[in-house]
Amino acid sequence: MGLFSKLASLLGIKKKEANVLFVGLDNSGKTTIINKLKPEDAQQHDVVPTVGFTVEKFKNKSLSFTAFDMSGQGRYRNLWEHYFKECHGIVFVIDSTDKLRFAVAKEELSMLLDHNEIKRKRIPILFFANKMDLRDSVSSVKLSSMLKLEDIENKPWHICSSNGLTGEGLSEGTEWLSREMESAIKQQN
Ligand SMILES: Nc1nc2c(ncn2[C@@H]2O[C@H](COP(=O)(O)OP(=O)(O)OP(=O)(O)O)[C@@H](O)[C@H]2O)c(=O)[nH]1
Ligand SMILES: [Mg+2]
Repeated sequence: MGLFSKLASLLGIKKKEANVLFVGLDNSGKTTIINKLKPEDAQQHDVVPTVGFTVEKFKNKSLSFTAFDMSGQGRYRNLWEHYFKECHGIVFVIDSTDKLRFAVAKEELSMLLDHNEIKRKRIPILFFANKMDLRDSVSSVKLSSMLKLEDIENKPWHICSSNGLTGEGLSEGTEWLSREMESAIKQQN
């Protein structure tokens, strides 16, 4: 441990660690969003479809994030549940132009909410209505009613429109999630 970290932890200001699971259908923009959340010099120029999952670490003012970037392709979706147990927050990304697959996204969300590891936890869920820049995108209010988010019980949730390419909307979402996770982590300690 470096001198600063030692001092910081003595003073009780060590950054809290938070595991965040990024889920959603393939092509919704999870990897693009995570890439944009990283410091500029660590960002990749080309984002390719995720195989299985990848792990990324980055920090903001109050939290050290470990982001589990899950592939949304059908054959890998069964991997999501292995990370439910250890996550402090979930980011569910939806391509807000992919109207044909809103029903599939809703089904995946229901399975997630019904899972044993999630059901009993008061875990915050952030929804990104992504690709807001595209002409045929659906508003976050409309998407929220189509996915019936108001029916979510016992969990704080928030939805915002986002643009993974420019970063628009990302800080509103991640600030909300950080606040929720921080207060949940504090209550556990
Ligand atoms: N126009 C637009 N394109 C976006 C946006 N976010 C992501 N994309 C594009 O959408 C495509 C898919 O993005 P990814 O980040 O690979 O999607 P993913 O959810 O990680 O996909 P999987 O890894 O296959 O699950 C890429 O071509 C991105 O450039 C956005 O906000 N607007
Ligand atoms: Mg990906």
